[in-house]
Amino acid sequence: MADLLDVKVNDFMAKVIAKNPGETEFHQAVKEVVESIMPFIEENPKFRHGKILERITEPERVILFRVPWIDDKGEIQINKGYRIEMNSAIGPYKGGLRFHPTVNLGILKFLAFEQVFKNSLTTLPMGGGKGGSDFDPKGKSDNEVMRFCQSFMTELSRHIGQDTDVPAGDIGVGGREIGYMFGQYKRIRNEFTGVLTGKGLEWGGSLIRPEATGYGSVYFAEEMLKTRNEKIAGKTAAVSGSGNVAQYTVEKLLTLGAKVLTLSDSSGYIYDAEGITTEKLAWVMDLKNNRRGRIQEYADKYGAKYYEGQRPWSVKCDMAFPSATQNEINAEDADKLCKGGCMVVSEGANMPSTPEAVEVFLKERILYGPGKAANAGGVATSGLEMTQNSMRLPWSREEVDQRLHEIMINIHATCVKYGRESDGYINYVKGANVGGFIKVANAMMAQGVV
Ligand code: NDP
Ligand code: 2IT
Repeated sequence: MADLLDVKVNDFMAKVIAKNPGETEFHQAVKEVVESIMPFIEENPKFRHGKILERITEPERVILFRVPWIDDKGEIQINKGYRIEMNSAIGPYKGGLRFHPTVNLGILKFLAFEQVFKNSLTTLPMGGGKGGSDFDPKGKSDNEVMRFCQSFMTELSRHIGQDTDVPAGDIGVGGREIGYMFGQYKRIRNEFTGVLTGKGLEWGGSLIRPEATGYGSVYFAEEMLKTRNEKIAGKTAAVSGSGNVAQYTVEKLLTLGAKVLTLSDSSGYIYDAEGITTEKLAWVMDLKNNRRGRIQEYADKYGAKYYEGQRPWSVKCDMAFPSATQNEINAEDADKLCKGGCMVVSEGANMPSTPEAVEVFLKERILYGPGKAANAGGVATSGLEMTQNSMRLPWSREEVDQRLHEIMINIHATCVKYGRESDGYINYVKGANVGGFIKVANAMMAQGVV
C-alpha cells in the first residue's frame, strides 16, 4: 500500500513540476502536503473524482504587474509586483505581502499554497493568498519606501477589497509599509475599510497583531510540550531572525521563563550565553524597527559572540524557533539540533526546514510543529482584526490575546486528532495538512466545478 501511494504521489508531482517549471519552493510545499493527504484521498475517492488535488494546486488567479517609482536621486526604478489569489473556497483571499529581492513567482506560490491550509486551521473564514515584490526596503529612505508602496498599491487596489482579498505584512512589510499602502488605497477608492490587516491602532488595527505570530508560535510549543508533561520555564531556546516574528517569540519566551540564547539576520547570528533579557530585547527592537541596523551590533554592545554568515543551529538548546525564512534548517542542522538535546521545534517562519531536515525531526521523534500550524497565530489575529473592522468595535488586549491563545490550542488539538500515529507519536506535519485540507476540500466539492 505504501509503495502504491508513493507511485501516486510521484505521478502527481511529475505533473505539477511539468506545469510549473522552475518553481522549486512551490514543488517542495506541494509535495509535503500531497504526501500527507494521498492516503486520505484514497480512502475518500469523491475527492479524487472531484480533482481536488489538481484544482487546489492551481491558483484561482495570478496578478503580475509593473511597479515604477522614483528614487531620491530622481532616477526611475522598476520592480515586479505580484498577488497570488490561491483559493477562496472558505473566505476572501488572505495572506501577507513580502518585499525582498529574492521574491519570485515560485516563492509566492509556495507561500500562498501554505496559507490555504494554515488559514483553514485557524477555524476562521479566510481563503489563501500571498503577494509582494522583489523591491528591497533595506537601505531605502522612508520617502523611497513610501513612493514604492504608493505605486504598488495603485495597481493592487484594483484587485483587492475587504470582501475579496485582504493582504497583510510578511518579510520586509511591517507597520510602516502597511501605513503607506493603506493611505494610498483610501485615497484611490475613497473608502475607509479593513482592506489590509496589521494596521496602526489609531486607524483600525488590532491590539496584539504585531505580537501574534511570535506569541502564537510559543503557545503552540507550550501545547506540544504538554503532551510530554514538559513546560517552557527553565528551558533554553535558539531563535533565528530578528524581525517581527523573532522579536515577539523572544518576548513571550522570556515571560514564560525560558532562557533565549540566539538571534540572527541574513548576515550572521549572535550567541548570548547570559541570555537575552527584556532590556536587551527592547534594544534589539529599536535597532531593527527604528534604526534598521544589523544584529552584529548586539555583540559589540553586550559582549556576546557573533558568527558571521552562519545560522544558530549548532547551539546546544532545548527548543528551536526558526523565525527568519524558508529552508534555513537543512538535514545537517537538524541533526545537530537533535544531538544537542533539542526536544521541540516550533516554526515561526514559513517552511524553514528542508524536507530532509523534517525527515530527521520525525525520525528522532521530537516535537516538530510545522509553520502552517505553529505560525498561524499571525493570520488568525488578522482574522480577528477583520472581525473588529466589520463590527467597527475594538477589543481589548486581553480579549484578543485570549482568543489567539484559544485558537492555538484548537489548532494543536486538530493536529493531534489527524496526526497521531499507531505508536502514539504525534506527526504534526500530517495532522496540520490533513486537518487544514478537509474543510477546504469539502467547501470546494459543495461549490461545484469552479
Ligand atoms: P521581518 O522582515 O520582520 O524579519 C525577517 C528576519 O529574517 C530578519 O531578521 C531578516 O534578516 C531575516 N531573513 C530574511 N530573509 C533571510 C534570508 N534569506 N536569510 C537569512 N535571514 C533572512 O519578517 P517577519 O519576522 O515578519 O517574517 C519572518 C518569517 O515568518 C518569514 O518566513 C515569514 O513568512 C514568516 N511569517 C510571518 C508572519 C507575520 O505575521 N509577519 C506570519 C507568519 C509567518 P535581514 O534583516 O538581514 O534580511
Ligand atoms: O505567513 C503569514 O501567515 C503571514 N505573513 C500573515 C498573513 C496575514 O494575513 O496576516
